[in-house]
Amino acid sequence: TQLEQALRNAIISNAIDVHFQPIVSLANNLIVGFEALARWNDADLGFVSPAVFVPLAEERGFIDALSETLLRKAAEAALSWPRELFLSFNLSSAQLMDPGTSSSILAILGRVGFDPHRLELEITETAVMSSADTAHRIIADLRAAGVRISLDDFGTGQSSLGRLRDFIFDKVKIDRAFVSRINSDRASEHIVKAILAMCEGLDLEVVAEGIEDYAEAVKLRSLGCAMGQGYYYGKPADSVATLRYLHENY
Ligand code: G
Ligand code: G
Ligand code: MN
Ligand code: NA
Repeated sequence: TQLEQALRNAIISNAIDVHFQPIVSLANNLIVGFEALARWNDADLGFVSPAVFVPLAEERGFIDALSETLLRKAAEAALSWPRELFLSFNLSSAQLMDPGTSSSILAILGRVGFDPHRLELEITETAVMSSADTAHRIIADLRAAGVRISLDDFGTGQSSLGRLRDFIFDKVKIDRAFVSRINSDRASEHIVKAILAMCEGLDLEVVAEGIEDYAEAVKLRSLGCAMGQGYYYGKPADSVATLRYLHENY
C-alpha cells in the first residue's frame, strides 16, 4: 500500500522524529524524566500517528528497524540534557516476542554511551501476555543490565493484577482514562486510590498520565501520587525545544 511504502521510505531516510514529554515530581513540579514519542510528518501524507504506523511496522516486520532508529535518536538527545534525567521509551508487543530485542537495545545503549540505568521501557499488559516466556526473558535480561520496566496504560485493556505478582515491573503508569475523571467520578477516584495503595505495598513507583489541569494535579498529589505527566506539565516537544527548555529552567 501507499502508506506502507511511505513508512518504509521514512524509516530508511531517517524521517521519523522523536519528541519528548516531561514527567514531573508532583511534590515540587520539577522534571524527573521524559517519555520519548515517535512523530512522523510526511510530505505527502501529513501527520501520521504512531497509533497507526507502529502497528503497521509491526505487521510488516520493520518494527526493529524503526525502534532502533528511534531509541538511538532518543538516547543521543538525552545525552545532551543538562541533567541526568531518565528517558522512558515505548516497546511494542512484537518486540517482546523477539528474543533478540534485549541484546539489540543494550547494543544501541553501548554504542551511544547511554547508561542503561537512565532508561525505562514502557510495555503494556497485553504485550507481556502475548508471548509470556520470551517476554519474561527479555525483561529479565534488560533489568539485569539496569534498565527499568514500567507497565503502561495501567487499568485498561487486558488488565490482570496477577501480572504485578511476577515482580517484573519497577513502575506503573496509571492510564489517563482514570486521571481525566478523577474529579468528576467517584469511582475513578477510588480506583486511583486503590492503585496507589497497591503500588505502595508492592514497592512500585507510580506515574499518573494525562494530567490536563491544576485540579487533577492537586488531587493526585493529595492522594500521594509521586509523579505525573500530561499536557498540564508539557506537551511532547522536539529535541531542540526540549533542550532549550531544560537550559532555561534547569
Ligand atoms: O504520542 P501519541 O499519543 O500519539 O502515541 C500514540 C500511541 O503510540 C501510544 O500508545 C504510544 O505509546 C505509541 N507510541 C508512540 N511512540 C512510540 C514508539 O516510539 N514506539 C512504540 N512502540 N510505540 C510508540
Ligand atoms: O500509550 P501511551 O501512554 O504511551 O500514550 C501516550 C500518548 O498520550 C501520547 O501520544 C501523548 O501524546 C498522549 N498524551 C500525553 N499527555 C496527554 C494529555 O494530557 N492528554 C491527552 N489527551 N493525551 C496525552
Ligand atoms: Mn507510554
Ligand atoms: Na500510557
